[in-house]
Amino acid sequence: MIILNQSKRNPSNIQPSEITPREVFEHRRSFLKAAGFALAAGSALLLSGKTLAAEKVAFKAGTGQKINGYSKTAYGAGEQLTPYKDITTYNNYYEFGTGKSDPAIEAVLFKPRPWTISIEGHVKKAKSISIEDLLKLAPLEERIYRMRCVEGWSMVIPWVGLPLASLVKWADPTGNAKYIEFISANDSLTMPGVRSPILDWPYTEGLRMDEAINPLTLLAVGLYGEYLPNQNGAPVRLVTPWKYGFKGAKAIVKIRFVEKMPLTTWVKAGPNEYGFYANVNPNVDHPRWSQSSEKPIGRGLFADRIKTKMFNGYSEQVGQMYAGLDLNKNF
Ligand SMILES: Nc1nc2c(c(=O)[nH]1)N[C@H]1C(S)=C(S)[C@@H](COP(=O)(O)O)O[C@H]1N2
Ligand SMILES: [Mo]
Repeated sequence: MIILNQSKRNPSNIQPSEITPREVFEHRRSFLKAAGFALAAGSALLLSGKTLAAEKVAFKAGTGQKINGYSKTAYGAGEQLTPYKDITTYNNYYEFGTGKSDPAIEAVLFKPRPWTISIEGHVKKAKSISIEDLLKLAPLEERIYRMRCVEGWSMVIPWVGLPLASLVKWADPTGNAKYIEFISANDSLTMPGVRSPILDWPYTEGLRMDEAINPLTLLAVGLYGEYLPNQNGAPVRLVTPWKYGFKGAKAIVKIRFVEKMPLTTWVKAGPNEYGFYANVNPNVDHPRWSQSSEKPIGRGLFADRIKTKMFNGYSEQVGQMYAGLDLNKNF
């Protein structure tokens, strides 16, 4: 992994804008080392022990509730799926901690029901929708999507969800609605991560209107035929498979229709490193690491990296939305 050597730097000098998911994680490891935990256990052992704990918890935390009445689709047919265990124990969800195995362990107290999403901004009438009504807005579909994290790893996930376009239609936006902002839950009682100012909470993401209503864009409510485990964004999260994973806001509580491009959490945290578009692009490197390849999760430690594709392989479905846009500037 290509990371800055944090050990030579005083952590108090690090600006929030310099913090990336990878660095926070690595920093946490060095903190644990400094605290002497690792002296006894060895940090590798400590981490693998934690991963094992996360795997045990994942199967309990997963609601295990089967979704009835969703249809299979041709999306991703024939792809090699990432195992359930990996999808549910190797997570990014900073509201529950910065370690990959933290969300599976820490999200057990999170309550995804009852749930309502409030719809605000440039709509004919502000309103809200319960998760039960959301599930009835459109037929639920299974879609196997390749997912690529900005950190350089990827998974293939069988999501169950409905097109975001169906919620947009129900929301009835006005002509002034050019972008949509997604706001995640920010509950300090059940989300230990939001008690630390690692990010500017609540987590927010955004899409341009045409991206939002693109047929690929999903509101996911489940995976592997079951309702979403908390650590994957229960009860409802965004999925935009041609963009880096961080666009996929989890546990959405608010959707705001806005006129101007919203300033999203990761853009605020590091404007030179994370752009609003965040389209997967092997030709535009992150300032501190290459984006040309990715490690497939769940195929063992020695699995070869695979070449990252433009728009994560979804050029045909989304490429035309960016015709004429300089993707080097609009990363
Ligand atoms: N609310 C919220 N949503 C989030 C994140 C987060 O920290 N908080 N992390 C993002 C990142 S960086 C990634 S890669 C994906 C990971 O989704 P998964 O854990 O379901 O694979 O969630 C995204 N959505
Ligand atoms: Mo990510």
